[in-house]
Amino acid sequence: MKPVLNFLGEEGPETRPDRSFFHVIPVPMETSVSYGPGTAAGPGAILEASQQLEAWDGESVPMDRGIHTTPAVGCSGSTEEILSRVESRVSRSLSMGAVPVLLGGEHTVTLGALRALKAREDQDFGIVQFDAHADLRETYQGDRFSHACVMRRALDDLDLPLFQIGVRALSYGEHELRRERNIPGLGPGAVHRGEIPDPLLPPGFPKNIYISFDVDGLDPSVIRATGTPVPGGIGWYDALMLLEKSIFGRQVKGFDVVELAPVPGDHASDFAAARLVYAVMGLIRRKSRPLV
Ligand SMILES: [Mn+2]
Repeated sequence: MKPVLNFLGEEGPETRPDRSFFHVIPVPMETSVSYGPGTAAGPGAILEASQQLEAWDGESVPMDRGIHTTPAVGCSGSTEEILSRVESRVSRSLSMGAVPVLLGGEHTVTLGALRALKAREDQDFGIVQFDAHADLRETYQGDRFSHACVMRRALDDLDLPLFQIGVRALSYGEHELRRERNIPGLGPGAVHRGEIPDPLLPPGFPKNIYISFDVDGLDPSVIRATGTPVPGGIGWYDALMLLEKSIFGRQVKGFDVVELAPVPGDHASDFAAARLVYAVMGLIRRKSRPLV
């Protein structure tokens, strides 16, 4: 196995875990792929592409309070075994006061982070999900822990509020579930037409959030290297605007960028994913409520 690169390379002012604001946790999990394969290589490709990022993001230096990159989480064994490893890693980062940043891997990895937060946090938190898919199926291909079920597990097993952005491919059952349970969200058509509610998140949505960013929520013109690309996604600047509206005045307890499935020759997708990770870090540093 290749040694894990630090996110952004060695030029950061601080990479020690106990002094770093962000902990980047690579999770090369790929067990429930339903269409195109390759998500196991996602975290490595993001770390590699991050070496090309500028520390200055145009507005700030998001790395100014440190980014520590942990070794990759072992992804052999059963889904439950992998998820419990993710949970304990995330829990360790939270106990050090850091913001965990998961690099997927398939979308199922999110569940490990959500379990860690749920176990540790005494305050409510909600999930802001960027995704082409609702991921609300009870089971998919016989698997309750498929990437197509991750947000159903968050709803039913962890009882977490959810806001969905960019969803444009879902089953009739998922459509019905969203209606029955009143799951709020913003479709990509509304974003395209500029119909952005203000505030974006509904009144009463928790002040603490976890952001789960499936890269297929973006349009394939931004990131094409993903297992299940769907046309008509969110553009780059709209994604940044929606992230900012989600983060402003809230506290981000953690986030993930998942489902990058690198394709040889398409380094534009890898770089866009790395840049997305760093953009979210910048928005957290500039726009979120300070940690108390
Ligand atoms: Mn997803």
